[in-house]
Amino acid sequence: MKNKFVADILYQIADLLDIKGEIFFKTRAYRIAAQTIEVLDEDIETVVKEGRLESIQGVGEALAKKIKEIVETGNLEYFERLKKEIPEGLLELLELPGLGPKKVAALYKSLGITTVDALGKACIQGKLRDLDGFGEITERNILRGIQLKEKTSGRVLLNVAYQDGNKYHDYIKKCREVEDSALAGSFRRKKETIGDLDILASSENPDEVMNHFVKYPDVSRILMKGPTKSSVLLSDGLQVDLRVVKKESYGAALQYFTGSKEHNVKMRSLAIKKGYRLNEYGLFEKDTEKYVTGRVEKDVYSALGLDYIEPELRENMGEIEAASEGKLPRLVDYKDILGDLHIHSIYSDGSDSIETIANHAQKFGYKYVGIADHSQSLKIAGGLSEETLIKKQKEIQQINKKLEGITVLFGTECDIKKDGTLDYPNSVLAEFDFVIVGVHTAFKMDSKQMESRILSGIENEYANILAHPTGRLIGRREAFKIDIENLIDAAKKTNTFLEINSFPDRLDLNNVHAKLAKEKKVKCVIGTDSHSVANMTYMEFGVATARRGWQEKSDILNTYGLKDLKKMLGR
Ligand code: DGT
Ligand code: CA
Ligand code: CA
Repeated sequence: MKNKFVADILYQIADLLDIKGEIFFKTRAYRIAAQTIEVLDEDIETVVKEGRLESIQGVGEALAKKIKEIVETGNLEYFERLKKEIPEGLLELLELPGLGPKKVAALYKSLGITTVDALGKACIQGKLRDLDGFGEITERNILRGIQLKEKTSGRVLLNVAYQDGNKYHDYIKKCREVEDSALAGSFRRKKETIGDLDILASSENPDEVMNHFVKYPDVSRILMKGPTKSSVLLSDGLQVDLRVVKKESYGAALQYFTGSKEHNVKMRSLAIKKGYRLNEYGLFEKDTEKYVTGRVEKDVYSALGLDYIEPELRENMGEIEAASEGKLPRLVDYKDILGDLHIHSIYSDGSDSIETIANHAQKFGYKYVGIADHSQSLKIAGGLSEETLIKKQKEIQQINKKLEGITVLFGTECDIKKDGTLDYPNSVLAEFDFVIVGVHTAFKMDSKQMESRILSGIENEYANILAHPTGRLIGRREAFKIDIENLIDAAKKTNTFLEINSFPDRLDLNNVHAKLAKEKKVKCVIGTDSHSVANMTYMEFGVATARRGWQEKSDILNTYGLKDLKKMLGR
């Protein structure tokens, strides 16, 4: 029976016509015929042979001819032509949850999106929410669908966890029976991907808190509801656990449920060495079981002779040893950030004008903002020719005359070409206030070649910053297999700042590499890689990653004032 085969082609034709924006009744005719043939209780081949196609409901002369062609040749020329007219990737987009032909067509027509990859990127950049018929929720659900499809094994990126987590936590705080509460787990440690959310609350009336918890509007399934622990699934599939404890245990529970597991294992064995027992209820004397402390998290650390350890450091990377010797770093804080140097404007593939970006940067209290558009050969990303650069430079000068309290810096994100040379000649590079360099093409080259490509890129005397140094895209593209120590040494030698790219699917350098850079006394810079002003809040994720990499204020270029910054950039 070829019925299913024929129906599938008709459905696909309907989808393609919808994407093309054909009139409604035309696409509907294909769907009705497809539905009828799909459930027809006789073989479509017999119907064709006996010339009875037009007796099928919804099948007219034209459609009958097409069905005949499919049945007799196994193909349809009209279908093949249609497929050639419409980018292939669009049909794959249709498989994502929440995306029908109309939405796919809108994505294609207004944003030029033809692949799942490009769609994911646009979601993260917040470009969908303003389209007709879309919104932040659609955007989030599509992104979530893509992430699941890409088998990130159910983990979500930090920005998705932030939206879900903060909203849910605000809701929990509204319950009158809740005293203290916090998001614990990997969320509190600001890990780059989050497996599930862990909310902790203290209350004298846990039943009420649990009732409130499971009534959250975005809950799609209650997995478990108990007196001290409940778990639910949100509509986007993320799991949320809630634990309710008594006041005197809140600090110990916060310590325990913040993790990491590895950090906790070390904490417990340290407690035992000191004659205590540590668990989620508190710190107890080992012999007498007497409660020592547990109401406040800080007190748990100090009772064990440790300085307070910030959650971002709790990965068992030497933080407990450092805390016992008073040698913990004073971590950089979001408030220390004075500007963002990695922003794309409409001059390349960003969606906002330089002036809009500058106004937005003022709202963050920044002292400077760097516009770093792509360089000339990156045609797909609207790379700037030398002529356009002159126009852009003049525009920035004009804006700077108007604005007070903030300076717009004229920069570029210049491609490091395959041969390791930069995508503008030195005479052009000399004109910029700062130069970011980075790899954007030919990712699949051999790792040794990639390493020398990057090293020769940063050797250029005008290169200030290496963007997203390892090129990874979380869940989508592996980091280059380059020797990161070599890279950091080269950065030191060439006086290059290594970027901690704040985009949620990059976070590159990661915490381990950032820590290594610090140990080797190489400074970093935190940049958002914004493609719309909505992305500028991602600075927080970059700061979190820097903190996870033990970085202090003085380690980060964009915590310095404009004068020092210019000096450090050699301008
Ligand atoms: P995730 O959810 O995979 O992103 O990572 P976490 O760290 O949030 O892990 P999760 O949700 O399984 O547990 C939350 C915290 O609870 C974890 O960071 C430490 C603590 N915890 C959970 N299970 C254990 C355990 O078996 N031993 C110890 N020491 N701590 C645990
Ligand atoms: Ca968790
Ligand atoms: Ca959990």
